[in-house]
This record gives sequence, C-alpha cells and structure tokens, in this order.
Amino acid sequence: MNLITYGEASDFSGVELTELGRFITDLTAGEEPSLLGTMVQTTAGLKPLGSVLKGLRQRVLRMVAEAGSGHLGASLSVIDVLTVLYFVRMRHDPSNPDWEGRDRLVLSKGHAAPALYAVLAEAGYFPPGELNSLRKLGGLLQGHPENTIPGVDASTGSLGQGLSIAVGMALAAKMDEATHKVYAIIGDGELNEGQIWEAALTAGHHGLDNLVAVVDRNQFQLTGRTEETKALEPIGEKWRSFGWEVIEADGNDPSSILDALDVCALTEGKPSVIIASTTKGKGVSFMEGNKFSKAVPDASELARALAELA
Ligand SMILES: Cc1ncc(C[n+]2csc(CCOP(=O)(O)OP(=O)(O)O)c2C)c(N)n1
Repeated sequence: MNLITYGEASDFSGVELTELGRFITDLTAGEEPSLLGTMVQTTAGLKPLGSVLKGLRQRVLRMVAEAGSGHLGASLSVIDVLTVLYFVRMRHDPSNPDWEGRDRLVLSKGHAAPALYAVLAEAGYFPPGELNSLRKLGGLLQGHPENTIPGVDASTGSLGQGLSIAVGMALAAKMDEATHKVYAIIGDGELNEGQIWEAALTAGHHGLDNLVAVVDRNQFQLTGRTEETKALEPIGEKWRSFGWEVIEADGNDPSSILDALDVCALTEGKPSVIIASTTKGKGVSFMEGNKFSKAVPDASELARALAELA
C-alpha cells in the first residue's frame, strides 16, 4: 500500500503523499473513527470506503454531463446508501449476478439510475467504460434501471411500483425458506404514490422481516419541497401504524446508515424502514438543494464540482 511517492529519480521533487496517503492523513486528523476508512473490495482492488464514495460522485457527475440529461441531485443524495449496501452490507457476487442466494435491491426511485450504475460498475458487474453509454441509443445503460443489466434486480422508473416488487420478492423468499434480504430504495416525493401504501400494508400484514425499505428523505421532489407539495410528516408514525419498525438515520453518513441497517437485521416479525435524512446534490456545495434536480452541469460547473471532490 503506497502512502507516499518520491517522484522520479532523475527529477527528484521531494516526498509527497499519494491519493491514498492524503485520504488516510485527512481521516486520522478527525477525532472520531469512521467507516470511511474501512477497506472495501472494488473491481480495482481494495480501497477505503471514503475514497470509493468520492470517486463514485465524480463518475455520476461525468456520466450525467456526458449524457446531457439525468437526475443528478437525486443520484448524489442516495449514493451513500447504495454504496454502504453494495460494499459493506449486502451478500452478493458480481461474478455471478444471478446467484439465487444473493440479497436483492430494488431502486424504486429509478431516476437515480446513474448512482446505481456507478456503484455496480465499481463492484465489478460490468466494465466502468460502459458508464459512458448512459442514455445513449443502443447503449447498455438507459435512463432508468432494466433487469437485463448485470446486477439490476428490477426494472423501475415509474414511481410507486418498486416497493410492490420488493414485497413480492420478500414474500417469495419466505415461502421458499430462503435467507436472503430484499432492499427497496424509495424517494420521499414517491411516497405520494398510493401504491406505496398498499405495498406497505401488505408487507406489514405478512410480517416480512426480510424486507428493508429506505426512504431517501431529501425534502424535495421535482417541483419543490415535499412538505409544500403534499405534506408527508409525520412519516415515521405513518409507517409504524402500518406495522413497520422505523429507524431514523443520516443517509449521507455511512456509519449512521450501517448502524440503522444493523437494527433492521435484528428486527424480527416485521419489515423495517429507514428514514434516511439526506441532501439533494450532496457533496458539491453549489449543487445542494433542488437546483440540480434535473439540470445538467456545463463544462465549467463540471470542472468546479470535480475539483471540490478531488
Ligand atoms: C409515476 C411517475 N410519475 C412521474 C414521474 C416523473 N418523476 C421523475 S423524478 C420525480 C420526482 C420524484 O421525487 P422524489 O421521489 O422525492 O425523488 P428525488 O428526485 O427528490 O430524490 C418525478 C415526479 C415518474 N418517474 N413516475
């Protein structure tokens, strides 16, 4: 593991920290031990989770800029949750995407596909070069997830449907006495869809403790603030009354996400929902909020954003 470089012997420019060295130095300067320093397996070998996350955010920015369209804010808000799931928590095998024993994930807020694709490529489901095909005619990666893509368990994009798919998967697993888990990622604006509440009622009725829903609570939907469009609060009480275990978490903090997932794993006899507080556009100061919900960064905005994440 190289933490420092000495430059070229012929052009000695002094001792410098490598990217990994800078990362670890930054990390140890903080007071709290963090999950960000945990080494995780990627297609390019072991890397610290925090450095994986920065790289994934950069990838998403480049993909959307290159495609000329896509939901940047929604992708940046949910990428920490997806990364902790795929790199720390879920049981899966990128070399065998159809493995029966794998945990399943349904990205019900399918418009955040760039985040899912970046994570799947980093995990090794398909070559990272494919990410350049986002939204291109004939390309592997279209604007919303399709289950023909290696690693994608469900086709989504029409909001409201993903939790029903996940409930079906979890119910089937129970009937088969299989031990895998099913995760569904839902947008907060997506909770306006009535089908979500039908699915929630069904999961509660069947006591599906192999099902975890994560609500990406970024406070916005396309047209503005969720509470002004159609108020959702108190969200936790609503899920609780449908028979779910409710856990609050910081959805942009990997440690908080993992703690919440640990509570879900210990919950018996009922499904769990994590209300994950997030920030739309998280990680790039001038993209936080709803401005880059669908807007595409121009060349100078892209350069500024990538520099912030360097
Ligand atoms: C049934 C349906 N209606 C409308 C849309 C268009 N649409 C795409 S993203 C979006 C906003 C979703 O808001 P939220 O669930 O809060 O996700 P966020 O982008 O804020 O993370 C809408 C309405 C859709 N994909 N599906």
